[in-house]
Amino acid sequence: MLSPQSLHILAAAAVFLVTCHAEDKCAGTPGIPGTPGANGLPGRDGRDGMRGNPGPPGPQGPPSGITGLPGRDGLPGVQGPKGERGEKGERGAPGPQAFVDPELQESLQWLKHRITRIFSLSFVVLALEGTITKAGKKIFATNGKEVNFETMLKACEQAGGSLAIPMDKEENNAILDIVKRFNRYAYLGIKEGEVPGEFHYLDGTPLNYTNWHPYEPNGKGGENCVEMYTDGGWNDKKCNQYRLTICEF
Ligand code: MAN
Ligand code: CA
Repeated sequence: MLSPQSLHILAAAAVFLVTCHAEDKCAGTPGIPGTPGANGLPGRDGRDGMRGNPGPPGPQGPPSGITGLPGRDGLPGVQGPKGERGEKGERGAPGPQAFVDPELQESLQWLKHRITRIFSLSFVVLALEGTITKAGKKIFATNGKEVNFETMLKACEQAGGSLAIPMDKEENNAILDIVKRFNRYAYLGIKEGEVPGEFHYLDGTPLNYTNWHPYEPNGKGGENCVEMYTDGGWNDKKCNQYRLTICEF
């Protein structure tokens, strides 16, 4: 099939055959108009147009400036009020049961009996010796030494006791047993107060039992201590004498 361009060429040749032999003798009916020619090259750019109006403002941009490093911690605040009491905790685990071992229990029991027996025997020996006597819950004992009142006080304290004080007839007799056994007078835990002739216990409380020897006390403030004679009677006496030490426990 012939292309449109070939048809244009044939049409032009036919017109040429019919009319191109001689100008005057070729005048006939007008030929068919040719097809439009191809587009020409683009023309040159025109001149710049007029400057347009400014556009509307754009959306807000990000905050300006770079974010700094975090600041240092501030000073501690004031202590808050005490909180409410918490709930009671669970019961703790049972503690170590050191003496649950039956063999150990038996050994301890045996040891306890032995110690008790040794103490009892020691007491019997000392009692037979006359160095220990008993009155109610009190035990009186001597070390056989004769010293002044102050030294005797310290000796009894050192031994964990205190100077013997007869609080009744039974106790007076218990002390007397030792005095007679050693055949030595003994100081008692009694002293004269501010008022001459008024005697009291070492803690300052007044006497509630006395066994003064006839005509005693007679020192009138000049004999501030008290000794027990070998008959159990009491005599007010100077405190610087050497007397048998008897303590109570
Ligand atoms: C001495 C002292 C006195 C006591 C009289 C008793 O003088 O022991 O304390 O009162 O003897 O005769
Ligand atoms: Ca006297």
